Amino acid sequence: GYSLEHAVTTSCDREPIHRPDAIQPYGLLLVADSTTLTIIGGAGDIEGRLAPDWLGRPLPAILEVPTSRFHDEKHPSLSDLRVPGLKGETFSVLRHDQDTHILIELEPVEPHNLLTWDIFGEIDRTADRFERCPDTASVCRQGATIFQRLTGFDRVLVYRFMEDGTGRVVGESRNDAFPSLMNHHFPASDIPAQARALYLRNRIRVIPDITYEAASIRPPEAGLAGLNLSDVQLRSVSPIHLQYMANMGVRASASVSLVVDGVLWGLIACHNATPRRLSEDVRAACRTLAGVMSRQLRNKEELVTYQERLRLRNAMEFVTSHFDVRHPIESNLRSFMGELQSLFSCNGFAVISGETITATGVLPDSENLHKLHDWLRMGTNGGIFTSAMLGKDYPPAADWPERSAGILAITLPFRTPMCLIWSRVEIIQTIEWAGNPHKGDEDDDGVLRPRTSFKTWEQTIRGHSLRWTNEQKQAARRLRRVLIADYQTQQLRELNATL
Ligand code: BLA
Repeated sequence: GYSLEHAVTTSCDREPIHRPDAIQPYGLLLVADSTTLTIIGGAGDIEGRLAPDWLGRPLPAILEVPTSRFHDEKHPSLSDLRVPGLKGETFSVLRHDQDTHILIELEPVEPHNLLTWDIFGEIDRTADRFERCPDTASVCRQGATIFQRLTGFDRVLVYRFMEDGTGRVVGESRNDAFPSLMNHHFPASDIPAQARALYLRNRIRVIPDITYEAASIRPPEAGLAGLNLSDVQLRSVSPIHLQYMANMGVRASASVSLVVDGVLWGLIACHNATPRRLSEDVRAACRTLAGVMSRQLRNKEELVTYQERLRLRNAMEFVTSHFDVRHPIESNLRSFMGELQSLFSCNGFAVISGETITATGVLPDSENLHKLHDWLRMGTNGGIFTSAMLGKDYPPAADWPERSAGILAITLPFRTPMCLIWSRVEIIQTIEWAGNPHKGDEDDDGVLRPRTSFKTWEQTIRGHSLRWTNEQKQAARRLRRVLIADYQTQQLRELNATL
């Protein structure tokens, strides 16, 4: 099982990646006191690239702007500034205000990095293209293509987080520099919890060259140890992740968050075999596109659930409107066995009432159905039970996955106990992992490291049925309410008749 996974998760989750005390050296960082505007610390080759005598000087003087710019509440950003360097470089400026500090990031503007295509026109056309996609799968395929064109990276993946934290590649666009990872699965620990939390806040991250040597924040006596770099683009990345990239053969990476309803839905992961940067205007376009794509993902997901809800409601109403309260509930149900079975896509359907079973399709034999009913009666509160891995919830079922590996059941507390069971057979699933997720890359020293091989490793998953959706569970609850109401009406009639 996943005992190793657990160990990896706990040790990886603890690395405080938001305060590495260092930056990536392609840019420079200045830290000033927010009241005095005096520079108290920094990182990178500030002496060689910006100003030999920077420490202790006023920030406005170094950036060559009037002091008033720092007190202008309406225009706190300094992104319009261009600061000349000592080596012919021109720096763009990012400002972050944090507690008693102002953090200034200086990033060299690449002279020939102007976009060769019209970003706004492209975003417009992209929105149209997404709109025409029938489902999330095609939005993801489109997204990969568009992001690859925008960033020019060798391989662009759309990486989706599953409910259990594992991830899957659901879209890809690439050249020949890298092999395909389409449909591959990755364990949750590859992107630990604190990293996922950070990526909700900081929506795009770039590592222009993973072989960089981290530039520490200095001087040590400035008291800046532990400075929060969550919003800093130049933040030095976890060495574990740098090793991971190296193992994958990646030299430069960029990743953009896909956030749907406040939840990290996935990432656009861009890989390059050689060093590569993304200019601020391309990063801005990436953020905009990721927003457009996220909204489309939500729309398509909503459309699917809406259509399913509508279909279920209609099918249910058809059945229940034909129930005749003058007839016993069982006989009403028996007249609609086919309709009831097809309500929820399943392989078999049974109505159990006391000792009587009425059934259609593939199901456990009647002895096992009765035992299952007894077990359900003991356990289900609320009257609805679902399982997509019955053998785990009810061990006897592990012997007949070809008959039933998942059920949705409605139990009814009538004088003669009744139960409706929809059953699904086992779906044997093959999952392609990028490398064996069970195999520890744990060295003799007990330290956990990213795995070294991403070669496809197949895992066969057994004992599962298709999942039951929330819409199906809701529909089952509605049906149960109707049946109970009908039962109560009948009880009243009987009572009236005897009086
Ligand atoms: C971060 N791991 C990441 C990130 C990705 C992955 C995308 C975010 C990097 C970023 O946004 O800059 C993993 N990259 C992938 C995966 C694919 C990909 C799955 O392209 C699939 C195609 N990593 C490990 C182990 C640990 C670990 C065992 O494999 C911990 C022991 C840690 N991964 C780890 C950490 C980060 C990370 C700490 C955060 C890096 C940072 O932002 O500082």
